[in-house]
Amino acid sequence: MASRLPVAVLLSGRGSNFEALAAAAPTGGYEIRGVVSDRPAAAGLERARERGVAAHALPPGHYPDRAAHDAALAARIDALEPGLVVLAGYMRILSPPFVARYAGRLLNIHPSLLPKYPGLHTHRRVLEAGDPEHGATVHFVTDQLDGGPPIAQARVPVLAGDTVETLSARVQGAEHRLYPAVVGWFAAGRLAWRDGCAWLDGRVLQAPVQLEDTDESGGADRAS
Ligand code: NHR
Ligand code: GAR
Repeated sequence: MASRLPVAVLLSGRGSNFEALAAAAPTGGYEIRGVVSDRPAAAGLERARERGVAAHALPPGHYPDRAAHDAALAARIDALEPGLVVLAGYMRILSPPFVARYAGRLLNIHPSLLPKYPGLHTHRRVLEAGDPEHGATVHFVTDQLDGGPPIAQARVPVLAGDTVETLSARVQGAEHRLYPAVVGWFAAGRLAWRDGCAWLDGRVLQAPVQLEDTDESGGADRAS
């Protein structure tokens, strides 16, 4: 079998997306080489260690500025020799040299149907706007915050009586199906970033692929 794509994960929080990615790795053609966090207390670090994945914290306060922190982050990531770097709930904006270093092999999952609601507090903003649906988008990271070429989306309904908690839980369920699918495409060589666009199977993506829920338990998702 061809060798597995080495992946580095950056996270700041719970790490449920890390968990979903790690669970799907054996069938996805990739392998999570390490997890790096800006927050020593991130639960995702402990989840990684429980799975035997190397986990490191680099608190920004230990560095004079964002550039120095990002440089340390890059050194730590480079030591993992990843073919792909994924942001999985990483909550700090990355500086242009960091983004340039990993251009075309840096993905983010954002909790909204981009281009709607870039930035923070997306669930609250969706509820305040009264939108009938919400979801998550995986995109290539560029210097434009949440503005890099979108690759794929998963949609969920907004239900009567939803709160930030119930809605974010529904979106996260969708994220856990979406992110492993997209990382699997990249590992299979189907997904690329060229000329500022996302390409899937040799074609420019004019719009993000919509991941359909064929199976609430996961597993049986397919791209439309
Ligand atoms: N970096 C770049 N260059 N481009 C993107 O598209 C990025 C990125 C870093 C992270 C994730 C993103 C999201 O999916 C992401 C995308 C953090 C902030 C933010 O404002 C915004 C968007 C995202 C992540 N962070 C504050 C900061 O000053 C700190 C907020 C906090 O610590 O709570 O970095 O939503
Ligand atoms: C995810 O919902 C992800 O979309 C979001 O943080 C959550 C992380 O959950 N990302 C952002 O808000 C980026 N600003 P997790 O730690 O359980 O994977």
